[in-house]
Amino acid sequence: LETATSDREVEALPLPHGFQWGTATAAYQIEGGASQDGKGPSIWDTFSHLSPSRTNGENADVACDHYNRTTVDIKLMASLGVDVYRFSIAWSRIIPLGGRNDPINERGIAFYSNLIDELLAHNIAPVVTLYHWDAPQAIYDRYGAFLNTEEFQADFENYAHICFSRFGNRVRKWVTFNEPYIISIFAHLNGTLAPGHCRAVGTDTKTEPWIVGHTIILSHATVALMYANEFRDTQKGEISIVLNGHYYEPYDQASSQDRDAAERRLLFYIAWFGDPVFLGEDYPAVMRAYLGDRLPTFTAKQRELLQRAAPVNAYYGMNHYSTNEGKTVGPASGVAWLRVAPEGFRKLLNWIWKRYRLPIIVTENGCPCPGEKDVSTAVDDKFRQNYFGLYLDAISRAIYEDRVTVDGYYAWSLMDNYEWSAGYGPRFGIIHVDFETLERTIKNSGYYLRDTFMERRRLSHSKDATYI
Ligand code: PNW
Repeated sequence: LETATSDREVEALPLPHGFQWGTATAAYQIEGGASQDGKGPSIWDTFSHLSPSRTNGENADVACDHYNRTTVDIKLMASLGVDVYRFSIAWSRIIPLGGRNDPINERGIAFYSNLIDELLAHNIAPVVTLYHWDAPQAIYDRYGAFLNTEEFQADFENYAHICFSRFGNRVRKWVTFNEPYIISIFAHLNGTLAPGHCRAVGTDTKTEPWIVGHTIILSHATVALMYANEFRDTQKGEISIVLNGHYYEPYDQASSQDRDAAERRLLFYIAWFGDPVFLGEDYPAVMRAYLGDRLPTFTAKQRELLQRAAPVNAYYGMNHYSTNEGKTVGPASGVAWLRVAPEGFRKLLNWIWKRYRLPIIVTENGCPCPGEKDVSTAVDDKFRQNYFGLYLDAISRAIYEDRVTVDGYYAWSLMDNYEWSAGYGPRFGIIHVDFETLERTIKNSGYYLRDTFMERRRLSHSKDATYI
């Protein structure tokens, strides 16, 4: 850990005065309280218990026990000076059986209602994700969840309607889905995430991932439009979706084939969802060309829905961690898939801005350190501080040199948590959690973010300022 993250120095470049910083989490990863107060089981409860070989032998029955420690966690957050906290609601706490004809669980509603009130009491704005991977098990058992587009769309609309009605008077920013790409590919093709569909368990991996994507796009559009029609005027909030994506560098810049391959990868990764959601258009032509009728078709009615819903999206929610090419680039972090490559981040900010012209909010970014073992090294996390610094510099350059609009940055994650199929191995937190005692300790990267945001925002006062 004494070794440098990379050969590059953090420059601590300015950020706009009103730039918002925050932290992000997801319900299943931190809450625990797996069956507390009437919560129903989700596909993650089932997956982690029935397929422990696919979750490092671990589950999130307890996780960080955030469900019973919200007051402590909010105080820690407030001490770091965050503007925003992005968390997700567990659908199966609100409607334990998931469906539109199933009962509502008032105790689940009370939990999130209190959480929101406590955040606001500390001047922290809640950013609420409706779906971060934990579908109620009952809707999966009934109709395969995402695999039945119409049923899912109607049940998700009902769930979202309840959330807007009960919480929307205090929430200004909504996210419908976290990372549709991961839900489609990792959960319905590779099988590494719940419900774990893949060739090995005999599911139809040729068509399922694309049906799942189709369902998410249409469910997002339905809910965005419903929010705009029924709630936006009175509640004055914004809604959108969060898309993830690595940047892709051509292996050989001089090769037009490599350049096409890298661009194609971004289209399959990001424009798969981005074009229908933000532009109201069909899937990118290159996807149709490669996938043929494995890719579902939007009916005329669905196209109309997409077109009406597209302008409702108020921002582009961007989760970003790393860059790939034919070979991996940059120094290794604490997980194999993540390398430190801030220049790829800057290029992807430009790519997204050019294609969708929406203010970008970086809704997740962060990394685990290599070899994070005991508390002392884990809390003195120089590698992570450097990663944050370099990625924030990339945002400054995108804003001031490239004129991309970036309005906020949420570090992943508020605290160490259950990292899905990797269990409690990789630690992404800016707060350390001892998973035996559940004691929390703010890491140096947490203090670093507090200080660097204060400093960077002090340096400049408006987006139109320039530092060069
Ligand atoms: C995100 N990739 O997932 C999720 O939103 C979080 O819940 C998760 O804890 C975090 O990243 C860290 O893993 C991703 O390989 C995981 O490109 C991996 C990738 C992308 C997103």
